[in-house]
Amino acid sequence: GEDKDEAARMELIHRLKDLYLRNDVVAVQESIINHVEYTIGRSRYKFESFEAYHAVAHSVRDRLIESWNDTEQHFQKVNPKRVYYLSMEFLMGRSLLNSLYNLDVKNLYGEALRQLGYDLETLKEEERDAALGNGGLGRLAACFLDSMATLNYPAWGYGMRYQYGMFRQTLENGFQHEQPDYWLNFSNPWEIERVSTKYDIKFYGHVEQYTDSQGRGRFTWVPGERVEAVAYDNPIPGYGTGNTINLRLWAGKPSAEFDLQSFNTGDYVAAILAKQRAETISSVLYPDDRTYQGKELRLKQQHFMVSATLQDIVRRFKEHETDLEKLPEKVTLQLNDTHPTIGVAELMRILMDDEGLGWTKSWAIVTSVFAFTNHTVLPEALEKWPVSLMERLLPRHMQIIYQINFLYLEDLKKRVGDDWSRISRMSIIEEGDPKQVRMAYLALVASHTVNGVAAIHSDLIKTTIFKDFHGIWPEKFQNKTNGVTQRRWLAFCNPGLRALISEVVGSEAWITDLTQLKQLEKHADDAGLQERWMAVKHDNKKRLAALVKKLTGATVSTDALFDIQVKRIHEYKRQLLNMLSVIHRYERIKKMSPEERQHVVPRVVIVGGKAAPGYDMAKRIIKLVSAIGDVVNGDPDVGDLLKVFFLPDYNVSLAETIIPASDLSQHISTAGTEASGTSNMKFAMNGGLIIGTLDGANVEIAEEIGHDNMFIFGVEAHEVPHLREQRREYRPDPRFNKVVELLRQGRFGWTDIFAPICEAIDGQYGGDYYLLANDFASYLDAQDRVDAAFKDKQRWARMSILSTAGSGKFSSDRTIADYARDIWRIEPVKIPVHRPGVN
Ligand code: B1H
Repeated sequence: GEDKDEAARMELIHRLKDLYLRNDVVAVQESIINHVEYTIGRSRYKFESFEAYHAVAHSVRDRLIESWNDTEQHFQKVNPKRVYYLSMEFLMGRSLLNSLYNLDVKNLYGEALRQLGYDLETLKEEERDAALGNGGLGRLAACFLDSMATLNYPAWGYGMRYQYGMFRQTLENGFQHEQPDYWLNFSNPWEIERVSTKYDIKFYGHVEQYTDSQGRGRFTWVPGERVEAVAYDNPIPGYGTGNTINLRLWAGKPSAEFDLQSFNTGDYVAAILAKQRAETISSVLYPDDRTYQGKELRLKQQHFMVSATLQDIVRRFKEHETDLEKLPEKVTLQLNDTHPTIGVAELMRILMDDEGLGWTKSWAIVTSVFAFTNHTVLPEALEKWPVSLMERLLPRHMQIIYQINFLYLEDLKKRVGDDWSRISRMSIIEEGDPKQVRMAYLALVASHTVNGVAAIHSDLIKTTIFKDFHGIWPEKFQNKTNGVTQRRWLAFCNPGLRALISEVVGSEAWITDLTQLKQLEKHADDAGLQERWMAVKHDNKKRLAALVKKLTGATVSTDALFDIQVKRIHEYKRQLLNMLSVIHRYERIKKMSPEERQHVVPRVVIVGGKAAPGYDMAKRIIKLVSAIGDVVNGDPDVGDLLKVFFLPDYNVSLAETIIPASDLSQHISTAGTEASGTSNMKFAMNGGLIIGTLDGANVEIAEEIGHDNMFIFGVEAHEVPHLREQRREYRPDPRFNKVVELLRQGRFGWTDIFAPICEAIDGQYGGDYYLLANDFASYLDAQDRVDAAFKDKQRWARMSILSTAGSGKFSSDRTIADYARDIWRIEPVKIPVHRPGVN
């Protein structure tokens, strides 16, 4: 009878709905109107842009759910080896346009809305950015998801559903202020809450030992606090494929398993309130990009994320298999920096304490599933957690880490003998006050592979921070040069250039095979193309000029050279070097005769980026940009020849307008400090020229597009250690001393604010760690080459076309295919059924 009932049930459902949502204008309009009325609860006859956006988003969400379900159903059937990308950050930005394009319904929705009296371009601005990341590391994770979906890999992202993302930056009197980013205020249509996918996460307490039924000694962790992790799924559609993968984010909820003890003590209300604290665990993203703070809540977040994730992965594995030793055949885990590294100990705990495996088997499994990506060589960013904190918060994990370290050091002794200084240098535990756990070393010991994010960076980690490890396990080390998705960062954000490129290369194939851009090369000297190419750029500059007007109130000339530096504010990125050269340029213009001024290339200098709230020097640098702008922009001697702006609240959505509009962008970190950089790739793709040092991915960009088509300057990474030692003796270029002196003497006011800046770059007294003085002259020289090139419109256009032509390597599709082949060893699984209209 049961089979018959089931057949009848299926038959009924099939009669109710046997088709995908239809791809015609009327169906889309019906869907939107229904969501206005039944989801948003407004009258279908009267709704504003904001409600229209939400209704459209819900309508698109319906389609995402269809393809998400199809994809998961197929993955369940095939049961392939899957990759899980573990990251504390996913900097997704907006979803509406990306989803419409990837589902191939952008024009359909545009037309449906037009007939209803709404403009998609206007509606899309209603969406809040999902800013669940600090910068490049988080945005890389987002680009990777897009590529994994597009290339049909069986992949999931796992992370945190922060209630407050990256803070909103405002400028008051030129100083940064941080405002909370409560992005979930009006509900988030891009997520699906999975109320029944939840796990118990433990903290604090103690470890007990017992003997199990087979007489083996076992450990169990008796927690002092439990929190529930609830899953929120964010569908990630691929482009030109039916596959839609998943980004699963965890939110903290009070544990359902009520701790009766506290409820019986009489204070019922206090007990409820105490439970509510569970939600704080996923409440806020730490905005301290590259400075490790050692905050207890941060370690709690890390454990919370990986514990829920690993429980979820083991559960899914066990739906198909019983033998956990086969886990590495079905699962590969990528650690996005050390932030999820406590997962190494958590998986050991799950395998031994929950699943009853012994140490040796568990360790064999753990060391076959983890791989680790390093994103920085800056020592202040290397995560270390006090042993005392870890013992208190995660007592069982601390035991396991001690045991991992003991066995690892035993093995090390066999290899290096009694080289005690090397052994103590390489220990996972750093002896000292306080005693600390070195998370990068734990990740290295437990991972089968470690990779850097650009060729120069992957070489550097072998000779600097991980030198000792490279000496012993050279085969663990790989390079995977970063990439960005050309869908969001070229095709969708720059429709003008998309059309022109496609016309010239004869197809849109480059949208899924970026190497096709190479074909532009042979047209770089075509005067007709050059003119149309620069016309597209000019259009994009107009859009940016409108944004500058909106954000700062200023009008800028779109004939000026747009010179842009947008990225987190950090001393190593040298926004200061940029500002010193701006001061130099300003002084030079001031001294010119009216005749001479005729020959100056007008520039609009734009700087944007957030400073970590506790990073004093970075905040002073923001003030400096504003202060220079205040003087320069109001100076009638200078007029349109130089304008300087700090654009507040740089984020993914702003970047989508800024990047297509740049003539020149700056990537000028001290050689050897920027692991890769990814905006450099985006600017180059969009035909923006680069002024930069031979650092990070700049090195490979120069190889691809040609050194002659970039403005390269400065000392090289191999010279830096020596120059750094010699900086007390270094005699800077007189122009350097001059501009610092002007700053010190109050040429731009605020002497008390800028004094510490001047001190920090004074090598005589041991400052200038990032070698601004050493690079200043060659930077000014490179800037002069920029001006000369810009004056020759054809030459500039040629360089711009060649920048795009040479950026084929920097697609995250290439990066992901390389990870899949060399590290994850996984194959694509394309779903066989597609909705009509999708290939
Ligand atoms: C990068 C970080 C980072 N490197 C700690 N390191 C963080 C470190 O919140 N934290 O604790 C957050 C971020 N981010 C960047 O990664 C590199 O500086 C870039 O050069 C690189 O392009 C990017 C992606 O690989």
